[in-house]
Amino acid sequence: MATNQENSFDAVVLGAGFSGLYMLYRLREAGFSTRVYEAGDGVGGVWYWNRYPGARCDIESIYYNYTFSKELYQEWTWTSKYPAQDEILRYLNYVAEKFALRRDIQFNTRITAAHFDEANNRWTLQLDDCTNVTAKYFISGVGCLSAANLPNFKGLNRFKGQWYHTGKWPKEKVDFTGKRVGVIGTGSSGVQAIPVIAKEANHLTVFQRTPQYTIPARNYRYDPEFIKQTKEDFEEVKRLMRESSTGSGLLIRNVSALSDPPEKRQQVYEKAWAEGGFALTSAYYDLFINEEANKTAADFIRSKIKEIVHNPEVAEKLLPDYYFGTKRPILDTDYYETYNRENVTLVDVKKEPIVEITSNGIRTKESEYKLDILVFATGYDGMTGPLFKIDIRGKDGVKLKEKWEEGSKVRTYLGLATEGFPNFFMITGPESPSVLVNMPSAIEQHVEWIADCLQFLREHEVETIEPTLEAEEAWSKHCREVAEMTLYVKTDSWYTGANIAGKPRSFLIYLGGFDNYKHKCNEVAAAGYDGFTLSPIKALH
Ligand code: N01
Repeated sequence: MATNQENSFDAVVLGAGFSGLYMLYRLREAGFSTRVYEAGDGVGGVWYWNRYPGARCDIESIYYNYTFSKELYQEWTWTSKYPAQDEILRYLNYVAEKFALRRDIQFNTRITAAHFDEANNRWTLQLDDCTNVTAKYFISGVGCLSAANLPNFKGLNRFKGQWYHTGKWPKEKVDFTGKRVGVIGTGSSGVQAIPVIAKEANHLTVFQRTPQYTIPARNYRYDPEFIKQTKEDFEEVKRLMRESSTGSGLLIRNVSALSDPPEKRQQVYEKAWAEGGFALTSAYYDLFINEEANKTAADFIRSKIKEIVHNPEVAEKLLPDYYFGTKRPILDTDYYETYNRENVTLVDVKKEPIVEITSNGIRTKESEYKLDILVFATGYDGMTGPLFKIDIRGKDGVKLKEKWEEGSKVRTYLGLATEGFPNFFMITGPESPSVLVNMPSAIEQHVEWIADCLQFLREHEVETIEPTLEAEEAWSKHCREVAEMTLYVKTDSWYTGANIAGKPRSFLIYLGGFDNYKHKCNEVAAAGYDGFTLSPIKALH
């Protein structure tokens, strides 16, 4: 790969979402020449692509933002508890504007390959416009959920109607009026989209593979007084986001579900259900580590489904039987209620598998469903998917995909870096807390750690940094051991890779708590990047 001088940077960052924007800001502030490459034509990352009907964040908006700038926090006002996609996108555009970030972002450009050149210790990045650039540091801000999963259904190319994936939704409004619509998938995206589409469509058929536990969000508009107070409490919001175990204001009660008598527990769950949001998931500390505790919450939600859904046969199809919360918990607005509508049909594709997509709709083992529009809410190839889409090669030309054995042997140090790939960093990479804590908090922590690290390397004239094999083996082992203590690993989900046909099963999220994780990262840095090989390095004073 050849390059010229103009195309050479201190750092190249992949993606202009929450991660890429802040990484660019921090590196530019620190005096590193930085270029961000983004496939979309605007900033926003996951919030740029996920424009599907009903798309909304399920983390409380006052915690779903940056805290690095008090001024920014004071200037921006969220309208409701759970912000809609367009509001989050406006926020990220506001950030890009305020900090003049766009001038260092190249839009409509994908990085297709990234190769480390040992002769000069630089990364060469190949772009999809056939140009190359080089950088000392290559930083992925590609996120955990950016590789859309479109299952390989027979016959999609024959379908005469329109079809969409929730994670690649068009900018133009999709008009469902008078249409027969089919939605495949009932994860967070499907559960949000289904009630909205049902109101507009002539008829909606939902193709469900696994029923889900979902809890009412009970979203509401913020009172201006609350916003005023929150802005005054900025330091406390920041502390919660940066120091707590969840990276947000969500505090997990230090009480076992089994220590409360059944009547008391019922009251706790009823109160949490009425409050909405993740109050139920945080009602007891042992819901995700103890089967019996988990069953109490699962039974409670199953009883609510039976209460809400009028038709007992439909209610039965909607009853989940996996461990509550071990697939991503979902917040909804009128999800179960939607199945009381006359224009909605629920198809259980475990009992009635999809055979093929025809020119007119979907044919299952039992019948044919005529459809005008097909919506794939079928999720993502999570964690490793976005990284494996790029031809990343480290020392000796070894591919990341090969080193990680197609995902069956992912090894990282702190989810930030991996041995054999010098000067390569991953923001919210595999084996970091990422999606199981508040993402903006996880992102700010990683970005700040990486920016501090790069400054350290510059001050000490270090050419390359990479984890030692021992350090990453130990971290990966620890990560797996913590996961094994929970119920998460017992369920088929995108967390375990089970949603993608043929993907090796592994659990790539650190579950030891954001506070503990951050402490560990800080210790590593304070010890002169313990567990990393820095070469060459000047004596530390
Ligand atoms: O994807 P999913 P998602 N045939 O993988 C089904 C974040 N997010 O886009 O469960 C039939 O959860 C699949 O079935 P099964 C959040 O982290 C956040 O909804 O694998 N069905 C499942 O029902 C979330 O967890 C927000 O059996 C098939 C669905 O498709 C993550 O993104 C909003 C199938 C996929 O569900 C992903 O959510 C949206 C097949 N071949 C997303 N393949 C908020 O902040 C898959 N399915 C609110």
